[in-house]
Amino acid sequence: MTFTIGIIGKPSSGKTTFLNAACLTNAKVSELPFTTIDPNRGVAYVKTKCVCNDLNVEDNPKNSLCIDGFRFIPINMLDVAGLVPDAHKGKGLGNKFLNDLIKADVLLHIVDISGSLDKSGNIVSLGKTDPFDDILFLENEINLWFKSIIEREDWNKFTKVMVTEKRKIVESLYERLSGLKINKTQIILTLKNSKLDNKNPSSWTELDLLLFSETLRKISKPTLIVANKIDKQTSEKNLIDLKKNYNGPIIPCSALAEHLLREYHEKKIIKYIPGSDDFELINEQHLKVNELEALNKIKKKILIPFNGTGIQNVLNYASSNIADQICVYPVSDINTFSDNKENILPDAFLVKKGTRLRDFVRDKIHSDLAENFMFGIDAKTKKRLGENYELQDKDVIKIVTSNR
Ligand SMILES: Nc1nc2c(ncn2[C@@H]2O[C@H](COP(=O)(O)OP(=O)(O)OP(=O)(O)O)[C@@H](O)[C@H]2O)c(=O)[nH]1
Ligand SMILES: [Mg+2]
Repeated sequence: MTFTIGIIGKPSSGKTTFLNAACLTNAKVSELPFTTIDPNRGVAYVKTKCVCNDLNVEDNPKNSLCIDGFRFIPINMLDVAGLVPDAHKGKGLGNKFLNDLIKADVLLHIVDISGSLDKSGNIVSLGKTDPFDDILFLENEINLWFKSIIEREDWNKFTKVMVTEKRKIVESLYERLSGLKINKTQIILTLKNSKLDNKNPSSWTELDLLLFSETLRKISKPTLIVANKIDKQTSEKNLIDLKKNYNGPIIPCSALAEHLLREYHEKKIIKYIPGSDDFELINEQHLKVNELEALNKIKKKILIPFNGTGIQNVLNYASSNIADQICVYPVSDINTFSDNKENILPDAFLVKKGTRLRDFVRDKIHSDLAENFMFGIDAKTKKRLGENYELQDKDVIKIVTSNR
């Protein structure tokens, strides 16, 4: 299954602009709250250092791109409607639309770091609101969304018939939450971290259920805070203040600036590699004076001080640091690093750190291959790898099956 990032936040914080910038899509954006009603989808790319330079080969990728020695691996992105306080009671568009995010591996919370929107996403004077409040209310709403999925209408009935044996409790909860992309290890960890592993769910209080929901949310849908609209006047100071209050990673970005740069790159007016802190003018004559000024301003006010627009940083950080993804390259020939059509380093896959070789073969390569799977070979060292081998970042691997 392709790695998926979900985008959440209050109305008008810039969720769709972020998606458009990351995926070069054209979903509707406006300063009016609740512009997005139905979810927008797109394909973005995580940028990693490609192994082509280490192996000294010129690659021709098939499922991904290689630009200047960087491998760009496709991921899915999903942008949903804005969330307001008390959405779980039906305020705004409610929170049912969050069900679209059930399959997400990681969430990005897009915050308007300039603090210029009220709780419903209406524009107020610059810097009037505190971005930290956005984090608090949104976390609460997501916790309550999780609780509603766990509790549903029949929690009492469900727990009454539950067998008290610990293993059976985990099984029952796992079955109940099967749609949430949650595994048994995560359920066991949630019970342990919320200190509920010795308490039968039939005697959980309302607070226990809330604690379980919050802990499960943190474990199964880890969230990265994205400080968007960093280009605005009040943003830098707000970012410093937010870092004092919020004890987790926050990445500044300007979705608007990134979108502009990628558009000019598409039109071949500039050369811009997503994630870099500069661009090169290649067809300056097609720019009007004010467009050139805008580009220079982006360079001076965003690219130089923030080391880029932040969009690619967000995607990379969410993938490697929040969701622990590493990159693996399957090949057919361990000497040329190619597939059976002579494409060198054709595919690059993101997999979770800790993934075993047999699970990689089953989930990412082909479930049919898993049946005939015998062993793997590390193409760099030519060493044989057993089915329990734990994949490492930048592994180049041949899968050997009984019918070769
Ligand atoms: N200055 C600045 N404006 C931005 C940035 N990102 C988005 N905006 C503006 O913020 C407004 C709202 O953007 P949207 O992308 O529609 O916001 P949204 O979060 O998808 O809004 P809803 O779909 O209504 O929830 C638009 O006017 C965007 O141009 C940014 O990085 N900088
Ligand atoms: Mg939107």
